[in-house]
Amino acid sequence: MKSPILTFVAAAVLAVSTPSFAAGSAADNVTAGDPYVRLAPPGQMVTGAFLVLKNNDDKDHKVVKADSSASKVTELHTHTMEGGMMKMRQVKDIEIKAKGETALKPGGLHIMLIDLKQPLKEGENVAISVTFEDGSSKKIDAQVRKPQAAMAMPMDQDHKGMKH
Ligand SMILES: [Cu+2]
Repeated sequence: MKSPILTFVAAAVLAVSTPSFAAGSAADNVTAGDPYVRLAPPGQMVTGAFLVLKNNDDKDHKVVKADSSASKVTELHTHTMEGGMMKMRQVKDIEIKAKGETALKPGGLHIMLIDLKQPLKEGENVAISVTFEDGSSKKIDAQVRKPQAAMAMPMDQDHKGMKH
């Protein structure tokens, strides 16, 4: 009587562990690594969210929209140099090339959280959802980190077990 159960378990494990190479949605093919939100200084109700988007698909994908329950307005932004000044501007989408990755990081691309509904606390998770060009979307839990911690953490996490 136990073999059907074992077969079922084995099949379930196989189904979970077998990578799907079928053409799925953009959300199925793009992973979000090391998401975090920068802790804003007291009184500042605007901050940025950062992460690394990795595209495992053999075609390009784009993030066309971001939303967060923590802010009234959420926009896709980048930084550009204008007349020697670093300025932020809104972008209509963020591209992730086929088999490539796009890093959203301080000084570059980011998700802008504007008009925070309440001050963020260090260590709490902010729910962010990103929507792709095909309408699929992905929910991301981004932890709130202090800026100095945010600088140190990616080194610790991304380079774990790697020799550089
Ligand atoms: Cu911004």
